[in-house]
Formats: sequence, C-alpha cells, structure tokens
Amino acid sequence: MARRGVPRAAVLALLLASATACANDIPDADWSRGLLPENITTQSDWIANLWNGAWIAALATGAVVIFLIVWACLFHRKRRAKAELPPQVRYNLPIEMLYTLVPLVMVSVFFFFTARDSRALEAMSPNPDVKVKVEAFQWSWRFTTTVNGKTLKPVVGQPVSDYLKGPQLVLPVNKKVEFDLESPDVIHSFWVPAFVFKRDVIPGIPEGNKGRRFQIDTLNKPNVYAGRCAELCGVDHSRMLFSVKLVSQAEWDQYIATQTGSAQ
Ligand SMILES: [Cu+2]
Repeated sequence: MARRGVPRAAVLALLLASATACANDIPDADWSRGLLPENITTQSDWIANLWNGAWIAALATGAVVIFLIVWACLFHRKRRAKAELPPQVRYNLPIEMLYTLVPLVMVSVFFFFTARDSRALEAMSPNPDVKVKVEAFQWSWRFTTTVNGKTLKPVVGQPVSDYLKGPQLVLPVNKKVEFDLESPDVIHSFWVPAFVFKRDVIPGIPEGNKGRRFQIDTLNKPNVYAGRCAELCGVDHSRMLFSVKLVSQAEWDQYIATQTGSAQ
C-alpha cells in the first residue's frame, strides 16, 4: 500500500506543474514583496505595507505565544515526584489587567492602520485625469475611457483563455484614474492583481453611487498586466480575462489621437 503513494504524488506534482504552465497571467510572487505581485499604483503600495505589516505583527505574536506555551509546559508542569498541584493563580488583578489590555492594544493597532488605509483608498479626487467605465458582463468586459471630456471608442471583449487576447485597457503612467463599475447581469469582480486590489461589480447600483467607483494613481511602470473576474459568475467565468497596458505619456497621446470616439 505504501508504494501507491509515490506515483500519486508524482501525478499531483505533474498536474500542478501543468496547471501553472497553462496560466500565463499568474504574476511572479516575490518573497521580497511578501509574495505579492508587482504593484503598479500608489494605492497598492499602501495595501502591500498593510498586508505585510499585519503578517509581521501576527507572526511575532504567534512566536511569543508559542514560546510561552512551550516554556510553561517545560518549566511549570506538575512534577512526577510531587503529589500536589503547582501554585494556582486566580483573581490576580495585575495579570488579569494584562490579559485584557494587551489584546485590546493589539486590536486597536490593527484597527487604526486598517481604518487609516481604508479611508485613504476610498478617497476620491473630483478631477481624475482619466475616467474608465467598466462594464462586466457574462463573460467579458467593456471599457469606455473618457479623457479631457472626450470619450474614446469602447473596447469590448469576449471569453478567451489567454489574457493577452482579451480586451485591453490602455492607461497612462503617473496619472489619476477613476473606475466606475457596472454589471447588467450578475455579480462579477474587477481584479487586476498588480493593483493589489479588487472590487465586486454588483448589478443594480445606481450611477453616481460611491460604492461602484474607486481611484488609483498609476506608477511609472509601463508594461502589460493581467486582469480577471474574481467572482464565480457562470460557465465562462474563468475565461473572463483582460489586460491593462500602462504606457508612457507620448504613447498615451498617440493612443488618444487614434481612438476616434463618439462625443459624450
Ligand atoms: Cu465575471
């Protein structure tokens, strides 16, 4: 029976290897970034710091707790030679204060940083440089970009198995971009892993509602990045792929000039 485990493990390893080989949209997970993908917005820097800081705090807390458990087990256990229990501590005010205050302080610190960053992430500037209306549908995306009061020709996609063949949203570097998310059918989720952020696209939210909009500040990292739907939305959900292309200002100007869009 023991021998059967080996080929099974080999098959599993092969399956995993082929699964990762098929998906070219999985970003490189780098330990120096806490296994997060490369981030391409100012906001994703904040998110990455919050995420990594929370992990460091949790791991440090875990290390202290495990140390205390092991220490208590080794040095404060009931000795075999002695019949009676070790000294039992109860109603010890200083210790009970400590039990109460230390977790309270820890939760408060987490809460403070989470609230501070959530607030910053939801902040909206009244004059973003670029506005993108994102329509998520079963099973692709339509991107309609407005810049300087001019609306460009919408980019519409269809289900694909390679994100580079999906609809491509072109955005300039070092600019403030506002997204407005809309769905005519079911709940989708707009996810660009390089934003280190995703938001559900929920049908029925009226236009102008703050819950369907968010803003990013793009960093100077021109490249093509993968995007996908992150909410199981039907049979072709896994093929609801798209890409975001960050371009320099010169390329952006050229792109706008070639997109003969209709007036708003
Ligand atoms: Cu979807």
